[in-house]
Amino acid sequence: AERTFTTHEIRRQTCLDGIWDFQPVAFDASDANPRAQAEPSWLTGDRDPRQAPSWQAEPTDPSHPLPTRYTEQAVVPSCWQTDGRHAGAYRGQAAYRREVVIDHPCNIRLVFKGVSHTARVFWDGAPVAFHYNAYTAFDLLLAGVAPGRHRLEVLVDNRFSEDSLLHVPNDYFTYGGIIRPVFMEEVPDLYLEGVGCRIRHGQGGWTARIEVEVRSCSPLPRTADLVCELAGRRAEVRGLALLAGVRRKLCLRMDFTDGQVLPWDPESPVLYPLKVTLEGPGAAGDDLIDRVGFRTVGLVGGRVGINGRPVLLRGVNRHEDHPSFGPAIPLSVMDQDLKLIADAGCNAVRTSHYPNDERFLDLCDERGILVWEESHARDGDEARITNPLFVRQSLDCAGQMVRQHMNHPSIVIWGCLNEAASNRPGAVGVFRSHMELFGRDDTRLHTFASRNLDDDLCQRMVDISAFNIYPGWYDRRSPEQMVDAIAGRLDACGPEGRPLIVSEFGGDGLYGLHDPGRGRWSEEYQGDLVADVAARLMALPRVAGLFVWQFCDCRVDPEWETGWPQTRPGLKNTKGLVDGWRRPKEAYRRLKDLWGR
Ligand code: ADA
Repeated sequence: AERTFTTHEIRRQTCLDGIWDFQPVAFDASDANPRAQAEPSWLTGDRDPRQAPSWQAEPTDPSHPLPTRYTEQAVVPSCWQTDGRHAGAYRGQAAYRREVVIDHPCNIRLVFKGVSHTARVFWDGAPVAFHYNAYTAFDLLLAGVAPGRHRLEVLVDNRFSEDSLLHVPNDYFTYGGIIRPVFMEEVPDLYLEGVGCRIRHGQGGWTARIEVEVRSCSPLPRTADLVCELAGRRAEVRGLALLAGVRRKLCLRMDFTDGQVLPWDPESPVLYPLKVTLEGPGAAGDDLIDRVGFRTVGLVGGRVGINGRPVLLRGVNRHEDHPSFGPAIPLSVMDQDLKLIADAGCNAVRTSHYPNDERFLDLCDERGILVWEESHARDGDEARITNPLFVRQSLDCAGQMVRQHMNHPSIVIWGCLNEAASNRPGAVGVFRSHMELFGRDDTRLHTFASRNLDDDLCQRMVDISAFNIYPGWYDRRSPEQMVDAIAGRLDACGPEGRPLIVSEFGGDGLYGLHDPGRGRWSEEYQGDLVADVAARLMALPRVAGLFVWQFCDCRVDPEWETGWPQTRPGLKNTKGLVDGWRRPKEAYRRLKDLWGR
């Protein structure tokens, strides 16, 4: 299923997950043939990532980018790095193909929840969609599809290039493939494109502002009736008229007194279905079902307040990564991860450094885990983040994240631009644009994770400050000294007295490396570090939240780890509380002793 609950009772939705035809492809000879290397790779430290002995990319004509034959098969969703034949080194393009059988004339909507990192979609050989960024969903509409057998193809690209400024060599891996589920839907001429709900609390009650997007894919004007149901209430728009081919946004409002709905909070995460139905005279109907929670988020007494109650955020940073699945995490692993996270006594997760699979957010909604959802981007100097293409790609991603995930009550913070150049005057405008975009949703806090303790220039524009600090690992200062430095800077130049979140802290620990001397890189050193820093940060009144870097070990791009000395053994970031296979390390147990119930 697309979500952890039923999203349509009327609309016909078919999941297209399963076995697809698969073919690595190349546009030019240099992509097809591994570069001849003058020096052996162990000497240059620079293995050509295109070398993939078992997968020789088939050259294609650039004007017809799709392969003429498919020689392989692949599972959707998955990534080619976890293909059993160890195709892990392949960075390039690959095409996916499957047949779709349509039994009557209809409008088809295709939904891709995530393709890493660039997708070009073809229907019967004709291009129908383009999407950049692995971590946001996209959809496309095919109006008036004729019955018969159709060919759906997706050309996927995971190369680093000047066209990709978010997916760059990084301290996590950019995989290749259709990494999240794909759905096909049959929609009527007037159909529901989306529903977004903002919940606020005023004097004595709650208000739900609901925005419904209706789209026409008919060549003729059409009318329909719209019905919206939430927590026993019903709002209707009769005789809604749309001209041929247009979109319309409708705003509805519902009020509830305090007793009429139960609030959503971490201890009691009550969810209400929000159901929108479209009924046309003589036309087929359509529906969308999402869920909402009644809660407010703000700052209360130097803490993040949920429904006015202060909560200390105790969280982990989590990459969507697993040795067996790469970023195509099955629901069972999401469930396991959240159980481990909750068992350690955490109440929060930061989706570092990109929007997550929506089913993970569904589980957080259901379990009362608070989420800092982050739009995509990690690290960036002034030149990169002020590049107009970076600005467009990062704002596109942030906008899609906010629109697609608006209804999740668990998301209490929108974040962006991790560790970018927030200390450079020339980059301030980029941060401002992101905060203005987030500003359209005033039902959450907005921030970014900074590493510029002493000279950050963007603290006035965020709701709560957040800094990544690594005492005991990259930094010789104590946690207290580092928090003092941030607080001093905020009091002098930023908003005085404002609380702050330590959005990252931790150190590496190699799973299974035990050292009676408790030396660096051992599980013991990491355990001591995490437990000590966490305890000391929690004792500082200025600290409103703390997130361990990181939940699980993750793979890093070999193109990123090129320097000497190397810091990523096995090409992994090993600061996980659990390793890639989710085996708890000493640090997990120590954190659980501190936070667990
Ligand atoms: C940074 C960054 C993380 C990770 C971490 C580390 O703070 O935000 O993505 O790279 O450092 O392990 O060094």
